[in-house]
Amino acid sequence: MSAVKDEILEKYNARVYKNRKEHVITVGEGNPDVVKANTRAIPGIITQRGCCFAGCKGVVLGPIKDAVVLVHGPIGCAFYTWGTRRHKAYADVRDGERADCYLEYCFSTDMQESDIVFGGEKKLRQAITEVVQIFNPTAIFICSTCPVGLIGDDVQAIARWGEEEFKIKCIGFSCEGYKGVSQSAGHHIANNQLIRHIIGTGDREPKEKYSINLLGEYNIGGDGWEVEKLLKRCGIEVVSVFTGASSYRDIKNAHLADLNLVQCHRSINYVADMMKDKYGIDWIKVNFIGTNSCKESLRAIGEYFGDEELKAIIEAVIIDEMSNVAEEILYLRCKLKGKTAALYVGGSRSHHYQNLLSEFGISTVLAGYEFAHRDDYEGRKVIPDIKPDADSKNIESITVEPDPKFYKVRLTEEQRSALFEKGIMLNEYHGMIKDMEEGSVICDDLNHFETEEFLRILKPDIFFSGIKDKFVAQKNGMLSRQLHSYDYSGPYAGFDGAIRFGKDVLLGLSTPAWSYIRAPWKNTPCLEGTLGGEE
Ligand code: CFM
Repeated sequence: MSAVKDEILEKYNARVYKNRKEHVITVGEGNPDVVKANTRAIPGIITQRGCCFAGCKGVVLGPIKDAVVLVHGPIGCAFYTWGTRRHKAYADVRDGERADCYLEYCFSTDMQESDIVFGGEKKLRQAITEVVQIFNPTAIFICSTCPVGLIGDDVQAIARWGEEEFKIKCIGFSCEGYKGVSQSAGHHIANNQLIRHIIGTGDREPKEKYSINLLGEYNIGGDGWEVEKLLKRCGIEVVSVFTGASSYRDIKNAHLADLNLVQCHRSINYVADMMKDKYGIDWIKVNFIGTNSCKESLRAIGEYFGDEELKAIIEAVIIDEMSNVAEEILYLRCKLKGKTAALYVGGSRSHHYQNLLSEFGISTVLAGYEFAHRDDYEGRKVIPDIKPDADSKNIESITVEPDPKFYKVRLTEEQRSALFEKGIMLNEYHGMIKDMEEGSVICDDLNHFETEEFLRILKPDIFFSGIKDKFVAQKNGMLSRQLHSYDYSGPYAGFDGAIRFGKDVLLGLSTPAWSYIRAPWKNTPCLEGTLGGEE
């Protein structure tokens, strides 16, 4: 397989080759397996990454339904709302609180050239005033775009002004698009402000004996609702979700939960870590994609709480859920066994979906992340070895102290080691490499050229990716399904979701359409050019 890597990378000029070769590995060949990650994409290369603003405003804050997310910048940036990421939510009323959901609105200061020249602070104040007059929300989140940082508008000061003036929560997120090397920087900035300004400010005590927060679940296609349903069936209370279909009024109570479950660690591990330090709340890495992963995750929760009654309920729920899906899994496995897949998604799905694919007998030949860090590939143990660079140092990393009122030691040392013996990892995750077969390829920040080349050589039956590259694959006669949006299908999480996913894959692969397709560039000659532009 390393021949494949060489065949693709050798087309680069020396400088690009030197950079890219460290981002691509063939599993089992390099010893130790190290993947260079979270570094700048090469200028001119067509990367799939997004920006810091997308990670903060779109990914982490976007699904919080009862806060107005106000984009301070040109209107183009504000386009990135619920329609571009399928995080779903409805307004709801709980405990007599008001129903408010602003997800389907787009709030922006719509900066013009004159605002860039003379400053946009006045316009931002005006926008906040209008938002309060028209909607009177509980919270306003102001998100900065690139020009705001460049001209120096003081978004933080205006947030403080808004809070004073209108007596509502007003938080500034300095998440200018150019910060960091990808949307990952925006996740971190959002995490910092959540812990600073929201978590810990509520007083709604959980009602059930066991309660959790579900971290890194964004309710894409309704996934979060599936997981919540499952947990509720087990009698576990979901205090808050970060941040799918979630609300400011829930998140402020997160510190009162017993345990944090972390689905997408890439986007939210900072909150998990800071809540551990500040409130003593442990976290467990979970995965609710695939029935085996669901079982494992539910059982880990049972073991954490160590309650025989809870464990029995969890087993009963698992038996019941499996009785509904077991036969279909067998059928789908018969049909799909032996197929191969390539996955290229943001920062955790390329790993999570491999478990589900293997349930259907589909093996993964190539997996990549857009913006992962080394720990997403190699596991958290590598974190102390990651050398900070100028880009990562640019992103604020905050340390928190134990909260005098709410810090609680949850487990004794004996209980911790008993969990360890049972293979339950606390505050820990292993990376994707460990779960991949020898000879498969891992590629960080896969670009368009490499994507097309890998697909041409490896010929997987299906390519799971996103809107930016799916049509190139499909025009070449290869099925491609979006793992960011599920192509309007889903939910894929939970037991039922696994079946829905399997059926979608089978339907896609069974259509005869692929054999009729001939990519347009195979009939008409294409432009010729060279890569790199050095010569
Ligand atoms: Fe986490 Fe996500 Fe992902 Fe992500 Fe994303 Fe997403 Fe994603 Mo698109 S938070 S890292 S920044 S699981 S929007 S819900 S699908 S790239 S793999």
